[in-house]
Formats: sequence, structure tokens, C-alpha cells
Amino acid sequence: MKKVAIIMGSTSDLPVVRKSAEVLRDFGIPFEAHVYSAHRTPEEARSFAVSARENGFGVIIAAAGMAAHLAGALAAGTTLPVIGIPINSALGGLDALLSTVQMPSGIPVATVAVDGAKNAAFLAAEILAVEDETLAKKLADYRAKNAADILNKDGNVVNEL
Ligand code: RP5
Repeated sequence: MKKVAIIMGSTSDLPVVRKSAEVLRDFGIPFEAHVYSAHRTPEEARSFAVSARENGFGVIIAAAGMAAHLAGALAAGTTLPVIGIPINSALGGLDALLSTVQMPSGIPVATVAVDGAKNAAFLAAEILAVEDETLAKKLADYRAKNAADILNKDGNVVNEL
């Protein structure tokens, strides 16, 4: 299976990014994590992106806050799908959301919600599952279990009132 890269702009992003790692681990998806910043270590970020495909990666998750150019900068260096997680470190995350999502045509970044690290990992899994039936089955099973849990709560909610 291709690996997922989790790139964060700062170790201060770790509390959010950790949730991506947990989901990937639960689904048995191999991943690597790195701290590269679009602004503080631009050469390293670029170098990672341009060699990511030949290094066995299938998807890149990029988490950054404030003037969050990391996902876009990585996307500029690869045709692998890049998923951006805007981190809420200032202005309620709106700064990072807009910086991540508003990409020029031809260089897309699939942007999840502010601090949406779990969904970034689920989306990465779905991308890899296009060519992986076993993973697709795991994702379908997860959804079925999730639905059953919610319906179970639906049945019990009257007792809470
Ligand atoms: C961004 O600036 C990082 O991704 C982080 O979310 C934010 C603040 O970084 P630190 O000043 O905490 O390192 O580059």
C-alpha cells in the first residue's frame, strides 16, 4: 500500500494532527510524519514534495495555521493529492482556512474543516481505497458500525429526557 505523509508546519500543530495519525493507524495505513514549514523551511518542504511520489507516498496531508501556505506549497511540487488541514491558531482558524482553500486552478488542495484532522485521514484512506478493495471494505464496515451506534443511541435517547 502507498504511504500517507502527514506534514505539519510546527510541532504546535501536533495536538490536532495526532487525530489523523490515530485514524490511519486504526485502518492499518502506513504513514510518515514530518515538520516542514512553507515559510521557515521552504527548501525542505519543496524537496519533500517533489520526491514524495518516488518515495512511495500516495497522499499528502498538510496541516498549518495562520498564513497557512504549507498545503499549497507542497501541492505546487507534486501531482499527488494534497489534503489541507487549516489549524485554528488565530482568528478562529478562518485565516488558515482561506489560505489553504483558495488555490489557483491547476494546483488543487482538498481542504477539510478547521482542525478537521480525522476527516483528512478518512479522505486519504478513501483515495487509497480507489485501488484497494480490502481498504474499501474496512471503510464501509466502519460506516456501517458508525450508523449502528447512532441508531442505537436514537433508540435510547428517550430515556435521557
Ligand atoms: C504555522 O504557524 C504552524 O502550522 C502553526 O499552526 C502556526 C504557529 O506556529 P508556531 O509559532 O506555534 O511554531 O506555520
